Amino acid sequence: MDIKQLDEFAKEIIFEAGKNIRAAFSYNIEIETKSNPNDLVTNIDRETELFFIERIKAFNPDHRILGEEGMGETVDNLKGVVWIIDPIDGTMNFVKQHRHFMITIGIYVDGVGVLGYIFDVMREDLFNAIAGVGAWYNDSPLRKLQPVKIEEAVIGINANWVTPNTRINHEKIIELVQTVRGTRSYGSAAMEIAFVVSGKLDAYMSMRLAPWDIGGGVIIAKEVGAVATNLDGKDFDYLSKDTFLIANPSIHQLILDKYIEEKK
Ligand code: 2AM
Ligand code: CA
Ligand code: CA
Ligand code: CA
Repeated sequence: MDIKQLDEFAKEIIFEAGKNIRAAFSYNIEIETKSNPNDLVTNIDRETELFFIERIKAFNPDHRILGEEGMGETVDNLKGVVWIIDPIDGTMNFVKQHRHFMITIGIYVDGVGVLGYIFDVMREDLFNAIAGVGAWYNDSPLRKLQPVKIEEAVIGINANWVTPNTRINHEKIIELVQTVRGTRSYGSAAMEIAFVVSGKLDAYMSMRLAPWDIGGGVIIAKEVGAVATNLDGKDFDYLSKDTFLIANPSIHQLILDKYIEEKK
């Protein structure tokens, strides 16, 4: 397989999809809810996923697409070439803030990540990686992450973590928040992963993410030495939903050991 050609093609359709999404602000965006009143989807999420499916199938009909909106075929294994796509990551930001939403794509060959993309649609900023070759931010190489002390870390975490919940001991998270230099919450998992791989955040955690939220980001993470696991410290489960922690390698294990206490 010609990875360079595949990379060029992926970038071309990501930029084109981005242009289409930006144009959508001048016509009607229809908002619906999915699993709960705060879980949003729009016609633009669906149209963007369909755009990717049509273009990829025309490029190579054997490539399969696992997309959040389920507009393609059912994908229950990662055999062959699989594109894991979130057409809009941060739909609430898209609808409410008109910024801070990403297109993110991971291309997997027999389950191994080969190409990863996170594209900030409004800023037209691209984070990408070719496995084993390197990672880039708008074509400038991303450096390996340098060690950081937990006291100097800035971490991506949302407010639900510090309120009583059924998943984890929130008292420990309060300790973490009091220990680190600062916290941020952006509302797009892909954006927060992009920030970790480029050193703008030192960690990001989520209680429930899907393969399309992280499928592109983890390929970039590997190239810069960021560590990504679930909250048990194990590999993320690509065929369902899972907890997630990505961090600078100097604090990943410390966060798991000292501050994460899951309720089982
Ligand atoms: P989405 O916008 O593509 O749905 C919001 O905190 C982040 O979590 C976003 O990246 C969002 O992706 C993701 N997310 C995953 N599952 C979600 C859900 N059920 N409801 C809302 N956001 C979800
Ligand atoms: Ca969604
Ligand atoms: Ca998402
Ligand atoms: Ca989405």
